[in-house]
Amino acid sequence: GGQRMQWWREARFGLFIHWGIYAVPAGVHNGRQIGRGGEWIMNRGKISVADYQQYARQFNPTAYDADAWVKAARDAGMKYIVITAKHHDGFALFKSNASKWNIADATPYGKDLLKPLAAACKKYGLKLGFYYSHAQDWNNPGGAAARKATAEGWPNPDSATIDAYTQANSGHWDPAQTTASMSDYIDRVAVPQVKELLTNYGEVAVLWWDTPTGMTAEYARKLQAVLALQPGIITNDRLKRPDFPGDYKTPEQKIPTAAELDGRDWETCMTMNGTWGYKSYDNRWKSTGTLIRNLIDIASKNGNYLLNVGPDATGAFPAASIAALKGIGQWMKINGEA
Ligand code: JFZ
Repeated sequence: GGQRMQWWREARFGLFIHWGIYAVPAGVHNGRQIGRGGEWIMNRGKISVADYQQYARQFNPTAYDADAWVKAARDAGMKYIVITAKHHDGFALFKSNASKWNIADATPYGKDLLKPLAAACKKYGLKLGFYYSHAQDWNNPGGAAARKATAEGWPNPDSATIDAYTQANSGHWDPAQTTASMSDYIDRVAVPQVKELLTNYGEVAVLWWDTPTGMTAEYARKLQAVLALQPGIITNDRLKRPDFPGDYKTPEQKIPTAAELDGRDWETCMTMNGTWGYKSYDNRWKSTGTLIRNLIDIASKNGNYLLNVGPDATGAFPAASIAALKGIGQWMKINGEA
């Protein structure tokens, strides 16, 4: 689809947003800092389903201003947004009839977060895409859990026991995760939720699959079939490798060298600091100069740059991210690109 890919090939620059319940603990559970990405805290901290769901009671992002988010992206020269409609913790940022583990039913905020974003994207002329963790889901029973997960580096006195359990149970750490089969999860949660996402928000430009743990060709075919609801939709290569290549490759956190390119479309996703989901104590911010140089490098090789912001639990972008977007926007203006 040359026509279908045209806007994407010209876009060059997009905003990735990792937002969810993990913004509440913000990298700290029971007073301990948990390693790696903030969005993996439930897994890395081996937090039980019941304990993790308690965090939803504190997720009340009253400062969320979708209009301001999209305007900040537009002013930075970005042409599209991809937001975590559901990450591996299974929490839906949208009202869902397929699972109560969603923003409308499980939080005091009580209403859909994606509708205002869709409206703002329409207003400012940005394309909207959804990241959807189709395979891994640590809260909806039957969802997969990546086996690499261990409680290492987390000085929980129970970590050895939990790790043994995890090893014996395909990466899961709580029996509540395995009360359904993955096949049931695909039919009752993943497929219906992707249908909801592709029906209730107007034009959806991108479906960004992630981590195909446990995927079979049958599950992939079922999910792929739902895409017919949005004839113009573009997808990445993470539905199931290698037989579902999607429309573009997704090198992560790195920019390919010219020699590594093979003619396929590609998009590098990258965080501004060291985490995708918000962590209160991650200060490893890349300089605005580095972000601009990355964008130039990527654009010069015909790729797209999907740059991530991890909003906090109130709905605010970190101040450093706002400053970086402003700085990039200034450069864009001077160079006639925005
Ligand atoms: C995945 C997620 O696990 C992570 O939380 C984040 O959402 C990121 C954008 O995607 O992490 C990955 C996925 C793929 C690779 C590495 C990390 N990969 O292909 O090397």
